[in-house]
Amino acid sequence: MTNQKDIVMKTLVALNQANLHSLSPEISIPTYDRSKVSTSIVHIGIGNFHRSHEAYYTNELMEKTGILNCGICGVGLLEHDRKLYNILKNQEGLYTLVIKELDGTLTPKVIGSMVEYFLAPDDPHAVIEKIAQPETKIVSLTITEGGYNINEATGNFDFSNKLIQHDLLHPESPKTVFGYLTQALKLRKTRGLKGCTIQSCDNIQGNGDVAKKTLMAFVEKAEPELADWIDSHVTFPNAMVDRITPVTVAEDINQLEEQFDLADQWPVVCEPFIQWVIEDDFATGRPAWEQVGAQFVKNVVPFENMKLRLLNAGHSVLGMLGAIHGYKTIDQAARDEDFKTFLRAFMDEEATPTLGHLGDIDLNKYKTSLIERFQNIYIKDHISRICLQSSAKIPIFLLSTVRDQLKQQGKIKRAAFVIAAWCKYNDGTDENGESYEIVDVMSQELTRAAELSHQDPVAFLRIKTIFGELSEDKTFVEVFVTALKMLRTKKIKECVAELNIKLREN
Ligand code: CS2
Repeated sequence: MTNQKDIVMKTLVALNQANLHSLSPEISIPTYDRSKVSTSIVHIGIGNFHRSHEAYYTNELMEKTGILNCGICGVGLLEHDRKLYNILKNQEGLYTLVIKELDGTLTPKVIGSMVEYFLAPDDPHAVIEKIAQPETKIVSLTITEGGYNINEATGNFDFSNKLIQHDLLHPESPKTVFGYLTQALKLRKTRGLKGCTIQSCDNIQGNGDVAKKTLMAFVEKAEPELADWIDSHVTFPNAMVDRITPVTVAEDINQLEEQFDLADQWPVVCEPFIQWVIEDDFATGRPAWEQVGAQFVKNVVPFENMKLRLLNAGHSVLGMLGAIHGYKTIDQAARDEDFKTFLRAFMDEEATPTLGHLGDIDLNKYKTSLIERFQNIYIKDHISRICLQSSAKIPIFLLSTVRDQLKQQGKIKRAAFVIAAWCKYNDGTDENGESYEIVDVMSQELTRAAELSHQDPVAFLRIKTIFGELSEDKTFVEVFVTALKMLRTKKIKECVAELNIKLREN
């Protein structure tokens, strides 16, 4: 029981600039003078991942070099970002990154690299102006896989999206990243300014290329005369980004209060592992992130493939199987022997053959370390986070592997089983009868297709915007249908255990 005396004696320190030196000495604080930081990066999408990754690297860099011209201006694009925006404003851009070591030790570090913040819906013009400032050299993005607005069936930009239509009609008050970038780049051009770099930090194959392709599609419609200028003044480097960063829960806030007497309204927790591999293609210079561990390479494709098809796909495997079984976190699913065996075999036999030449990367070591990372019991990465917006993730993480394996007549049974599990997942209830919410822009279509698939198993694959031509691939359809039938008649653990034996034999 909590002692009344303890409650009275505990004084929490609120996180803000003035209090930095009153924090417990176990918490590291920025060693540079934040009042001297100037911004050259505008980041759109200020969620947890940006705060555990790019903002962290940038904080490390400023601490190491004392060069302070690479501060970040964070932009919340959506009304949904208001809560975080208000908290950041209150805390003067400061937040605690709590690195959870593999043995459970917490390493809290206050990050100071974000020194300005905007909530776009409050003042769209201010955001456009900020991006158009001569000092802004990089606009980085974490807008999620779905944020690039691609129709998977056609591979093209989706102009039917209502927000895109709004941005075409009301260029001065955009709602999407495409509208903002177009207006800001137009101002840069009109003012005779230099270009800038648009740097995607999302989990998408060729994320820079995709950012360029989608922005150009929008520009061609909205401001066709701007296209050539962008082509010659703006670069879009591809990058692989990595750090498992779960959703912040009340317990994380409480833990900081209890263990460190720190009141932070929205800390970020993450694993110790971090990686950023970037193509060195920056229009007007960049921070020397290599000084703090980022890798600059000519060709990032092998790194992206490896990460998306092993880590992210691995998450989807554990997420879908785990959700159906009733597990709540990834570590629970990753510690389940049946699921673990299944995952490793999926990685070795289905994903690895599609990865091509990976230079001197030790793939075995990478896969083993992934499984260890997934098993980190302190991270508590919720399966609900992994499964949300699967309609945008599965095509990138899993269907790409299926397509490549089909081309080379490789194995696809485990991937197809996970896709069938995704169909079952959309029933909305786990095997214990507990229901969960399907958080997905396509939730209605997914739920409906899952319902129909009880009578007609192929119904799920007919969602063209997800499966495209795969719904007509005989081999894939057959394997999927067999898997779905199995899933509808047996418990998931039974199916997985059976497949682990059956598939090992051939
Ligand atoms: C996850 C990623 O969203 C997902 O499904 O796989 O967020 C993953 O945790 C990160 O890419 C890790 O770098």
